[in-house]
Amino acid sequence: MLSRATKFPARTPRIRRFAPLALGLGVVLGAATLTGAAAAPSRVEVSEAGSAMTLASSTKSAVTLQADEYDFSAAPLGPLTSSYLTKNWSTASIGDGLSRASVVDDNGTPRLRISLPKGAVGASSSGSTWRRTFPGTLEATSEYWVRFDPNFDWTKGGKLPGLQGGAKIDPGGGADPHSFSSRYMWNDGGKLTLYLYHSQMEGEYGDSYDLGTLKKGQGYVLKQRVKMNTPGVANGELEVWVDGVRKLIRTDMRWRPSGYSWNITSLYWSVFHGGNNAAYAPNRNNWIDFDRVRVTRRES
Ligand SMILES: [Ca+2]
Repeated sequence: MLSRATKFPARTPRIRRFAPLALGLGVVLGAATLTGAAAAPSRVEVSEAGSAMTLASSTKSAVTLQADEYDFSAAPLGPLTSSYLTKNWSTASIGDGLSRASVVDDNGTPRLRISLPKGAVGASSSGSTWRRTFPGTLEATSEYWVRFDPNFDWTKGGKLPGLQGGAKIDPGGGADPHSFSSRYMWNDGGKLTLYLYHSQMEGEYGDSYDLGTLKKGQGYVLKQRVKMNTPGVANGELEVWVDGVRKLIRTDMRWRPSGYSWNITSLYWSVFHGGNNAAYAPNRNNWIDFDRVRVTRRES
């Protein structure tokens, strides 16, 4: 089981630097950022931007990274449509609240705006939920720009998207050997946490890791990297950055118990106020804007 120390890595002495392969990934992600939108990629999965590249890892074996980025420039202004999502996001599962997603013109920059209505709590009546699925991979990153309405009502909190793997999570169901999800939550006063469901968690709901405090009306880039473990071995990895500053690193994640071989399979697009009670209900209609949504994954 996780000790309290490993839940709060800032106080644990076991933090170490990137493994060489992880460092290689980071370098290549930088290159992909520069080339993804401008170059003619050899393999394009999405129409807005997408690229694949092959690099030599530290062991000289080829590692292919697939990088997909969504800046909403290919989406018509106005309500986000299921046809856009299906075409551009390879979305296998569109959940609640697509009608609360739209593309807005933010002084010439198209952005995705998710509406969170006054008094609404939970995915069925607040925000939007879908999954951007991809072929299972052992290592992936997700990244996006996010900005809360300048008059946002934080309430007790709500959810923000992150990576997911294995079977669909069962929120409130406790530790599950079949899956993980690594979403974020905003909390009272704008406190940001990683909200992590994994097979070693101790409680009924996901573990929380403090990532700092957000300000309304200000843009942030949230990025995470997940690397699967050898089944049964505590060698999986998890990193989180806010505006490029690393806030969390773990290299001891036992994502998959012995005998389980599932891997990372989606960006879980999960945005809503909640929780499930009135303490999470906003006192006004608010919104959250997103842009430059980026997913990378290793293909070998
Ligand atoms: Ca944009």
